Amino acid sequence: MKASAIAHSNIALCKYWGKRNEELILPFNANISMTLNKFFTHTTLEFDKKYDKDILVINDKEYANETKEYKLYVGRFLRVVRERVNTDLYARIVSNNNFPLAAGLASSASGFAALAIAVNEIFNLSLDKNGLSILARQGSGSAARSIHGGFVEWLKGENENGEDSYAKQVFDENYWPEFRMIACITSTEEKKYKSRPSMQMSVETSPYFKQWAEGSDEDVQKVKQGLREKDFTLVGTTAEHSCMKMNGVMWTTKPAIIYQNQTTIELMHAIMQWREEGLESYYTMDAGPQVKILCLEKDVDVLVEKLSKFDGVEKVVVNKPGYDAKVVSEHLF
Ligand code: 2P0
Repeated sequence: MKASAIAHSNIALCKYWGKRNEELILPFNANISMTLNKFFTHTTLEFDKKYDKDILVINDKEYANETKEYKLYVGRFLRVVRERVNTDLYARIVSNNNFPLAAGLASSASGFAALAIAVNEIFNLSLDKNGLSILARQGSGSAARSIHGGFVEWLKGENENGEDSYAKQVFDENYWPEFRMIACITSTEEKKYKSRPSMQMSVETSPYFKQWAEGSDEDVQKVKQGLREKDFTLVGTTAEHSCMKMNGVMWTTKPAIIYQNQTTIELMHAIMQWREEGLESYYTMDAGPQVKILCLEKDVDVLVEKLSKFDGVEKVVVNKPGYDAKVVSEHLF
């Protein structure tokens, strides 16, 4: 009753922000992401009668059952799993991320995708990719996308039961080998506002939420067209605009949700300035102060040189499109 899996994190080109069903984790709007080759989670999951409660260890730190990490996220997911496979066994989860936890680098995406893969293996569920994505989605929305490598669209679906809300691969990791996403770490502190309650506050209080949700589907179509035609400008401008529209909603939530720090803002200015000077790159941010920069391989060296000496940037990691989540034989305990 033990299995291990690896899943890569992903960064949205068109963002997900807001649920139409909180219980099943169903989004208001479609969204599309790129899976990252450098950031991943390795997880081992075991169900056994020797456990008298669930045990959760992430990056060598144990999270008790009273913590919000357990209650709001992992414990909730394990309840979904127990109901589905009809067991009352407790589980031990040991999970390692090779990147900072909860700092807006999609640790819940890779974490719950890896868990879904391990659950499928342990209980012989024989889920196909859609089924795996639906299971991962019930852990964390963005995890639906981390089942796949390459460029991935999460279909918002129409049905109330969520059976048509899963992610599918649009293009695999080999389709556009020159495409890059440079992650600039500007802080490794845990974020102040967790995505889950924050996006719900946006749904309830931002006067722009409705427009945000309605405009997103068109953005997804534009990014897909840009990918299909390998039109970097179309992908980049659409992604940057989607990020800013999401931030418009975040900033107009009551109380305001502001993830940027000073370095984040200075990087945004710099990227726009460099673009005016002919260096074509675009920024995107998520629920944290890190900046991810979309660019093509030909500009990576120049950008990395500039970013490495940028005040406030702690680390620069160049990502290519990454891989499908998968079962691995190496167990962490
Ligand atoms: C995204 N984010 O599309 C957006 C952009 C953050 C900003 O998905 O409540 O951890 O678990 O479904 O997936 C982060 O939210 O939220 C996220 P839940 P999740 O990547």
